[in-house]
Amino acid sequence: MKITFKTAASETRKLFPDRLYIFRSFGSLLLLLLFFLVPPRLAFVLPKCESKNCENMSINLRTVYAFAREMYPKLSTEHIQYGTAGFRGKAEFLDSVMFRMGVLATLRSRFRSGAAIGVMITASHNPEPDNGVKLVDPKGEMLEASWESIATDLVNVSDQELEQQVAKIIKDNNIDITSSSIVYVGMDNRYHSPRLLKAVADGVIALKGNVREYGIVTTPMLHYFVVSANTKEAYGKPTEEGYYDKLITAFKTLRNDQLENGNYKNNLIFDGANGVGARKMLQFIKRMQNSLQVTVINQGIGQGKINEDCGADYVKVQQRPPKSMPEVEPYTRCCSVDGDADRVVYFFSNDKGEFQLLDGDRIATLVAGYLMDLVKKCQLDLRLGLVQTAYANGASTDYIVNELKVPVSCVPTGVKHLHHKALEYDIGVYFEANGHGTVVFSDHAKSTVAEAAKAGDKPDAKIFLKIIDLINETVGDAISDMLLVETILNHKGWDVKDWISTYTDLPNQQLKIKVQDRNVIATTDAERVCVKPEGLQIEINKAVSNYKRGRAFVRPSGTEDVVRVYAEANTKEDTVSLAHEIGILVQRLAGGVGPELVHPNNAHL
Ligand code: NG1
Ligand code: ZN
Repeated sequence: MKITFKTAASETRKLFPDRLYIFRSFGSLLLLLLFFLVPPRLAFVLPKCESKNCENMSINLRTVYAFAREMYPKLSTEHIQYGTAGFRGKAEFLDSVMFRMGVLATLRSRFRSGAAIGVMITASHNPEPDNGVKLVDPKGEMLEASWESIATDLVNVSDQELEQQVAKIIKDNNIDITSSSIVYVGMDNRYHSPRLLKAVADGVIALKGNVREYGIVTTPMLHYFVVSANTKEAYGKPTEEGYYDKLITAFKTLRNDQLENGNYKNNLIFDGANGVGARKMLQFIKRMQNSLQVTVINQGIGQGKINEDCGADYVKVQQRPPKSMPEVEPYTRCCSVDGDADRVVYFFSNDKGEFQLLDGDRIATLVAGYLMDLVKKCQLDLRLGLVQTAYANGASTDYIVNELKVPVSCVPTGVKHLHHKALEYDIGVYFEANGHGTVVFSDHAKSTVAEAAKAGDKPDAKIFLKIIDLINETVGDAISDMLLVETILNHKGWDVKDWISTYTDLPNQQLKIKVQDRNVIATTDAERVCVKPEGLQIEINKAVSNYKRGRAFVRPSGTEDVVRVYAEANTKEDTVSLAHEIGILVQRLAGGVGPELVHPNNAHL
């Protein structure tokens, strides 16, 4: 079997010309030598390989241990868990996790008959010192749930137990260790990402796997590469250029020569969160030839730190514009993406200078309404459904049910839950309120639309077909979603005023509460009801009942060491009070640490 180890993309090199990288490559070579010299302890030798894709070889699992001990020793004994979006934490403790995820991705690829598996190194919306890793399955979905616990066990064993644990995974899953494999790796632009990417690549090499490094890419780009490769390029070319080409071709066709229409103006402010999204947006701009005029702020050049006072999470949670906003006319369309560009939210200031947010719920309703119209205009018999989480604003759910008349379901937080549910429809629109989401189309939906477009008598079917091309179905994609929103607004002739007037959001607030152990909180009913600690839900119900249109829930975060509180009510004042009451309840009943929460109205006392 060939061992290919491509160096990181030149972009990465330019940015991170670090000697450590070269030193580590040299270290890998030494370990590869060791690979062939150490006496086998747990060696898997298959004398005859049945598969066409493999050659006779032996894999010596001692190498995995040798690499781990010499280059990626486990520095922390704290138990970590594969959460909502993989493993996250302080970057300095993640080297061993990354190495082991390289090992696991190779095993997963072999388990899935050599299909490409993705490994994305990012901590998304988290602050700069954090990093993280998540695996992408062959169809672009998040890692299958049953392998999440395999991943958790693998990263938590000691270095000494590692060899045995890998052998166990191979045995339990009946993996043909000699078969071919390919792992695609990408990273965001945090300064520690190249070091961690090297660790993933070494994990792959330790099992004689193949690795393809994409350098700095957005999370959705990596998902796109994986799906493109596994569909033998039916989805697109698995290259950066292939990705730009697919989206830009669809976008330009949909825009045609009509760059402005009605109230829609052809310019947009794009907050890149000082992350990879900014840099990829600049690439889009170069290739779009002004079909959309974009000004990119928080480009990640100079002092700006990733997600610091900017980006989709900041804008959504703080409900204020990001730093570095230029002076703009009221009602100028602005959007913010997060650190790895898989979320997007829109915002603007009205003529009173008030901040107005158009979040994931707004995008979901805009998209669902538009697609529903296309289905009707083309007279297609396709079922469209919308998937939300408990964080969806109550007013958006009312609008979906009463105005759009689209079936809506609520699932637990995390795109994998939404994605899974959306697959039940011919056209499944899913968005988290934070702007993370996309649309998935069944094969039946795609062929129905394609046939209608071929028939020639329905111009809207041609538009529909291009809309499908514009959407990155593999996962939420901030840039693809943004191009979709721009297309819809343009087609409708809408500005942000038209868009926001579809319904009125209920005031809402999120709080983060520090507790001793966030896992003392357990929830049910798509996280809307808290079942542990006992008594907390009863108290929440009591508090909520005092507020008109009040709703609140609590859940442990999967990406940060906090309990999240969500509250909404009829007025801003009520929302703030309700969130505060619930926050106090969590502190009292779920082991809060630190000083008691102060009501914002008393903060000056
Ligand atoms: P946690 O930390 O589990 O709440 C956050 C987001 C999720 C999802 C993941 C992955 C909120 C309230 N939660 O999860 O929706 O996007 O990060 O990035 O926004
Ligand atoms: Zn993200």
